[in-house]
Amino acid sequence: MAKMTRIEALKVIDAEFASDPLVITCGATAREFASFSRRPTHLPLLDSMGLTTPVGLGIALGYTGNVGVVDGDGSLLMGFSILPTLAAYGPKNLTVIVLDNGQHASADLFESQAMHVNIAGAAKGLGIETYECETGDDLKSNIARSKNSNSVTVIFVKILQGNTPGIPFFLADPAQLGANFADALKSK
Ligand SMILES: Cc1ncc(C[n+]2csc(CCOP(=O)(O)OP(=O)(O)O)c2C)c(N)n1
Ligand SMILES: [Mg+2]
Repeated sequence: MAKMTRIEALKVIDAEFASDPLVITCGATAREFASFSRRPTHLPLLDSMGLTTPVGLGIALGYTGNVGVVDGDGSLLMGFSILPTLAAYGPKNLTVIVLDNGQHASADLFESQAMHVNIAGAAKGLGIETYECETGDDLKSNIARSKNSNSVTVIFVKILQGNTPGIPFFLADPAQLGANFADALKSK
């Protein structure tokens, strides 16, 4: 079966985390996600490359339900020191999904080091429960496994390169997004 585009993967994630807090990485990922789904439980981190998984970890440590993170390979590599921290804290309610296209698709398609090194292997080497997949069905079943798991999990999804054309800019106020997200969590 074939790899997904980024937006196809995001649609699977949206369905599986429809009522759970979801921290979403910057650039085209946040734009593509907002083009088809906007929920108060979404926290798109506009511009904060490298901080998606760290913010998700903080939220998971202070929240009792499931928490999802949608990160990119380039963003995870930028803040790679989060992996040992994830391994050390390991909140079981946290699922980190890394959409790995081996490039900074949002930034002129520059290749990332994920093209050359095995970042899923690094997560495994740290003892993190790590899944790797490509198809929508496997992503869905890995999310279900992750939600039932007794430790933090990271799901690496190999996706197709590039961005969906014709997606409008997402010009929301980051402070407002943060306030809406905090309100949504308080009322849950
Ligand atoms: C500190 C910082 N450097 C650069 C950028 C510009 N930028 C936004 S998204 C992006 C690429 C992200 O790559 P990846 O996480 O792999 O996501 P992809 O676009 O490939 O889905 C870059 C370089 C930024 N937002 N912040
Ligand atoms: Mg990428």
